[in-house]
Amino acid sequence: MIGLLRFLGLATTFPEAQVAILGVPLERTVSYRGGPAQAPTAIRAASDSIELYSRVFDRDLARIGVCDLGDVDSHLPMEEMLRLERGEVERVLRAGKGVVVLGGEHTAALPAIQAAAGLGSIQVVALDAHTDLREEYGGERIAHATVLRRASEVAERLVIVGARSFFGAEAREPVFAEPDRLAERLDPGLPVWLTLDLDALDPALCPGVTNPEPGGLSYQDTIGIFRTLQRFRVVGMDLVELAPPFDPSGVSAITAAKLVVEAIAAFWGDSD
Ligand SMILES: [Mn+2]
Repeated sequence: MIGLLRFLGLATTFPEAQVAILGVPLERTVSYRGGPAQAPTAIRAASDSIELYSRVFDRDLARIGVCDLGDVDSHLPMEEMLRLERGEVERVLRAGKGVVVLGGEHTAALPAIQAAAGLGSIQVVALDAHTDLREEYGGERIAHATVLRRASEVAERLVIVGARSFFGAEAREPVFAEPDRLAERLDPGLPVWLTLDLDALDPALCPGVTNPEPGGLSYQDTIGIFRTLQRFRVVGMDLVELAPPFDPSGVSAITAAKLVVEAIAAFWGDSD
């Protein structure tokens, strides 16, 4: 592994780590504009500018121990990529470690959520501008626009924050919450999986996404959601839909990398 690009440049080994990063450069069912296959590499490169200490959560990622497992091979058929991802996420969770999946399109969240749900009941918190609740998309049941429907079928509970683009009567479904009402919608006894579609954030601050939607969460809103989720047991998260070709300043990739750092500090760091 010497000389390979790693998240935060960390060479922590799997046994030493409390948290493992897995890249899933999946890009097969995108509908508008492409690029998420490049996201794991862009996020790792952007992480080079970010310090390991979180001032917000007063925790140091050097002490938490974060290892980078590399990427699932993007040349494989989609089904094979998803199968390998699920096995790898399950391996990390069974070892009692936190896991962060770097997508990829939002479809990459599903095998990870399935892996977590396969080990015990979970609830899913989704940050997403879109509902991703379609039954099918382009004739497919597994796609970026169906991922939260499929997640809802394996999770005890699904709460979506940041949605502002609705298909048909979806807005009446009882799954949407404002950031400040998230905690009351969750079961305090159930582990949480967080799926973070970067388009949940305002495209004014995070423009490099596949399907930008005006409005949305601020950076501070998102940190506030992490603070809320600190009161629950978060077992894993994914961060998806970064599109580096539409991120000319690179600030979206840096935002993605910084959010991963803050999330790790919030969910998996022990207080010093
Ligand atoms: Mn999405």
